[in-house]
Amino acid sequence: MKVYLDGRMVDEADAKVSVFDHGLLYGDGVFEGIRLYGGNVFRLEEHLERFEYSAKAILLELPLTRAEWSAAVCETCRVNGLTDGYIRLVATRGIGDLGLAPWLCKKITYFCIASKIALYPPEFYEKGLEIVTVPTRRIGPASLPATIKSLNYLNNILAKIEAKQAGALEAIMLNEQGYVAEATADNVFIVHKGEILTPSASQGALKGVTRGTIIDIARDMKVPEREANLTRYDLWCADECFLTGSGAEVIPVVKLDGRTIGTGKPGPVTRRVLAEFRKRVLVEGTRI
Ligand code: PXG
Repeated sequence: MKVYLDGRMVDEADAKVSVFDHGLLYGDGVFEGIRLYGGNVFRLEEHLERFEYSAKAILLELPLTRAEWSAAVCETCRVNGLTDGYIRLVATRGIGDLGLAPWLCKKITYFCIASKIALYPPEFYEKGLEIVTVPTRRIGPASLPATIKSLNYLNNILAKIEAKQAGALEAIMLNEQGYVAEATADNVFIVHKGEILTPSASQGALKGVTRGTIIDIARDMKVPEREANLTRYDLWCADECFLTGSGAEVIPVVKLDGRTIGTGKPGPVTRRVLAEFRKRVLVEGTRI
């Protein structure tokens, strides 16, 4: 495998960063997780825009232009002979002293990996996930806005561990006010009385690219959709529930905290949305 690192294509074995990199020492950096489907980088422009916004929010000046990032992503896919896969784009503050001071980091470290991903076993796309709400909360917007896709994933990782300890593959995370924010690496949607509902970014949701696609699909299908403050009760009593993310795609949820959601099987709206999503991933984006 070849990895694009600091402007050069290098062998996987040579794709190394320093132990003094602040991305490693402090989680000081930003990233994107992007999918490649049949030679199409799904909604690459949207991912690059979010990457730029994340970098801006942490005062990190990206070393490449939008067109250069795009070219680097496509080239990394091509040299690895991939037509389907997962792309990880990362920019860190770079090498610095021991001590937080980001201004002592002189050069940003940046890389692109193109590989494979499988977040959930395939059978769960058919039968749906049984998940739990966990104690670890999404970090509040005054501390670290959830819209920044930063290298700080520890609270999500703790939530993932808590889910596993409870025998579940995924977790619902609440915000500090007790409203549903999202899952550990996915956005959450419910379907209730014919409407598609999802928490807003201000409730602690990342503005997911997949989430945006689902909202577009709902509008095109003329299914009413809106952002809403959701409690656990709203999820327990929903007709349908599903999670969305670049890794997870669209995955049904059939049980939360021991309560069966709807009929206990992936619902008709979820199935329609998933079918439409699978069509769009092949055409919306950038050919490599
Ligand atoms: N919330 C969080 C906290 C995420 O990390 C999403 C929502 C969904 O956003 P997108 O834009 O992907 O629809 C994410 C995305 C991984 C991995 O390596 C993580 C994500 C995406 C792809 C892979 O675990 N997180």
